[in-house]
Amino acid sequence: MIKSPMEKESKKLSEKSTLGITVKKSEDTSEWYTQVLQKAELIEYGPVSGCYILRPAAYFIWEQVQAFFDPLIKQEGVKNAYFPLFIPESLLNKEEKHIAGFSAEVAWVESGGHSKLPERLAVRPTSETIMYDSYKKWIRSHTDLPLRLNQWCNVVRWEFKHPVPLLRSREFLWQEGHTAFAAQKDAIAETEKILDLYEKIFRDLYAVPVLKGKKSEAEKFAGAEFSLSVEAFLSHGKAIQGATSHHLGQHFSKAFDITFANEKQEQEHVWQNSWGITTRSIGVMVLMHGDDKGLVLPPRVAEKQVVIVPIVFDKDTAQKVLKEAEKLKKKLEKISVRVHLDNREGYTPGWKYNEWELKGVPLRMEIGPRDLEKKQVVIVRRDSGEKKFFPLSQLEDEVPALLEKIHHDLYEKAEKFLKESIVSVKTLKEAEKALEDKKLLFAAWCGEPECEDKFKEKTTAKSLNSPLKQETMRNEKCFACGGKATLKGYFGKSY
Ligand code: 87F
Repeated sequence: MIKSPMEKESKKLSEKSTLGITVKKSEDTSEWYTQVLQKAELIEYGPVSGCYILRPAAYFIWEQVQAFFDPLIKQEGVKNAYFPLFIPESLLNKEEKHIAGFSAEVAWVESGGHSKLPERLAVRPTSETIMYDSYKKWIRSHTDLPLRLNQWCNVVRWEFKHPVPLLRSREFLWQEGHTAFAAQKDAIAETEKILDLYEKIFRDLYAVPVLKGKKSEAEKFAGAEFSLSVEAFLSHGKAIQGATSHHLGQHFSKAFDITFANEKQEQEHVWQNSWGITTRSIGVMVLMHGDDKGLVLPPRVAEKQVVIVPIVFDKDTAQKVLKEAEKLKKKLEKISVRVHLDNREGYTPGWKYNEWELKGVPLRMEIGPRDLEKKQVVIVRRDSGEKKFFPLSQLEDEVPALLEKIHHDLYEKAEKFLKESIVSVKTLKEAEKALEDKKLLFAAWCGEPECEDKFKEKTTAKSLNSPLKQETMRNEKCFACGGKATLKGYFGKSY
């Protein structure tokens, strides 16, 4: 059989690239994950281990997070600023507790050009120290408070564990908010407010349900009074921290001597918070929604929400179909739908379908000569594979509604999975069994770091967080050590 030039070309292309994902998500999640990131063109590997290139498709997602979160914090009175990348060693070491556990992860600059520096400079791993060095100068009186600054930047943490793009990289992007208050209760109220905003990013942008709560003593940030987090739970039985909001108490204000004159003109130390969300959140979304065909993007972060694939057989109809496809594209763009028209020649429709499925585009629209006659298009959902005809005249209503529906269906599916994964356990034995079954544990426990240490050693799982609202404990026993339980919390294997 003689093949048309079009068919030959597409065969060549599909042979050239091992285009599709070659492993099942459920069989080898980590291989699946790295293939998806590269084949969907989110991530490229760079020359330095643990440092990755965010390609436009990934950076677009980060821009959506910025566009969503930035106005929300500004509404709260937070302003953006930018502090230097380099932090003198003496400054970084000023609050000893916070750096102790992390010093092995700091990257240093030791020389400039050919001359050795008199003092080593840390490449920003987090900005508490350099920011609070200025806060000390800027805060004098209660009228200078609250001081609330945020910065969008990169940070470097020289991890020695096996690096994973987005999830555990040596350089990543984040926002870090740093606030100072006159009254502790106002600072504490803010930590919860910010946690709600992080939940909102995961729910309303990424369609990812999270567990909100307080970290254990062992898992909190060492420089904090307490740490709050949002945690997601992934299909292969691993939890992952999505963002954190810390109440720093007066730990840093005492170390950095940040004081203010209260209304009675007495000097007091400020109460502080810091909070952050990183590009790791993109990796969480990829792992949450992706399937064996590749990426599945929630519509609100998708750079291309709709891809139009014209089906053309011959030159005559091609013109007509393409013209209609162009019209359709413009019509949808007018109502702010992000549309891509794939009018590349030399690729079969089937080849294009595979590519856009791999890249996670939420909706595919097929339009051919017969559809033109019937004034309709075929729309296929990436998440469910559902295929339906829609009249051309209704697309301005149907497409936005479908995109919304996909967002909510993705969220619901993930929420159902989360709920079904939570198992209440009463004993260590039950806990071990549930972990084997890739479940997430909910249990009454004592909250003691020693108990958590032992549990961690035995099971390689750890505490994730505990709901902020706790029921009163009535003689309940710690599931892990049998001691007196003081709270209920979530436990699981975690990234
Ligand atoms: C690594 C090296 C040096 C985490 C580090 O979570 C210091 C640190 O302080 C370090 N890794 N941390 C904790 C960061 C705390 C806090 N900072 C602001 C956040 C959110 C944003």
